[in-house]
Order: sequence, then structure tokens, then C-alpha cells
Amino acid sequence: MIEKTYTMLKPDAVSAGHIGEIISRFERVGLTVEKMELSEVTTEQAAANYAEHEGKPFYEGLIRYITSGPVVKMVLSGESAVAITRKLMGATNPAEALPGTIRGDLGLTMDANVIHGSDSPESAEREIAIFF
Ligand code: IDP
Ligand code: MG
Repeated sequence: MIEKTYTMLKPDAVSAGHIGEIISRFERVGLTVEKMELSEVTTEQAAANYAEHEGKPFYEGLIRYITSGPVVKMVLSGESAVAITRKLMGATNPAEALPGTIRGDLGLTMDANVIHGSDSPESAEREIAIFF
């Protein structure tokens, strides 16, 4: 099914100059960039995006990190866009992400794990409304 997903290149990806590399990986599998913006995330947007994690020990650090510098916000579309994007991203912890995945190749820590991607079409719809 053709669907949309929300993807965000985190501050470490932008400061390390990995924007082009990551977008290339998505384009290579046939996903389409529908919308894209480089800007900072507000505290309100961060809290809405990560509402499911409120109260967890890493929550405050996560909000601080995602608001610490410019990010690239994107809407990608294509066949199974959510699942394909998650597969290309790799495991949440870069130490466990396989080589060949975005986090496995470019990530170092749980905070600086390069990229956010929606985990379901429903999350994608909610997250796109937060950022666009
Ligand atoms: P995801 O980004 O792979 O969907 P989630 O579990 O939704 O992973 O967590 C959101 C973000 O919160 C992660 O990308 C990571 O940056 C951070 N995070 C998740 N779990 C931990 C943890 O146990 N310690 C520190 N940071 C975490
Ligand atoms: Mg998640």
C-alpha cells in the first residue's frame, strides 16, 4: 500500500553532514521526498512527538537533545514507506544496529542515533500534523 511516513534527521546527522547520504538511501529504494524542511524543533513539538515516552528516565534528555540544533523534517511516501524506513534505520541503539543500516553505519549513542521515523501509519499521520 502506498503510504506516508514522517522522518526526522536528528541534530547529530545534520552537524556531521549526513543529510545527503541519508536522503540518498531513501531515494535509492524508491521512496519519494514529499516535503522537507531544515529547522529547529520547538519544545512543544518535541513533547508531542515523544508523548509516549513521557515519564521514562531518558525523556528529559531526549527532549533536550532533539531541540539542541537544526534537524531535517521530511515526509516520505511510497509502498510500505513506514516499514521500509524503519528497516533502513536499523535498531534504536546504534551499538545493536546492523552494519548497512543508517544507525549502524552513522550512529554512536542512544541520543545521537541519527534519525527518527514513524513506527506505524497512524503515528505517521499524527507526527506529520505536528511538524507540517
Ligand atoms: P525509535 O527512535 O527507534 O522509534 P523509541 O523507543 O521510540 O525508538 O525511542 C525514541 C528515542 O528515544 C530513540 O530514538 C532514542 O534516541 C531515545 N531512547 C529510547 N530508549 C532510550 C533509552 O533507553 N535510553 C536513552 N535514550 C533512549
Ligand atoms: Mg519510536
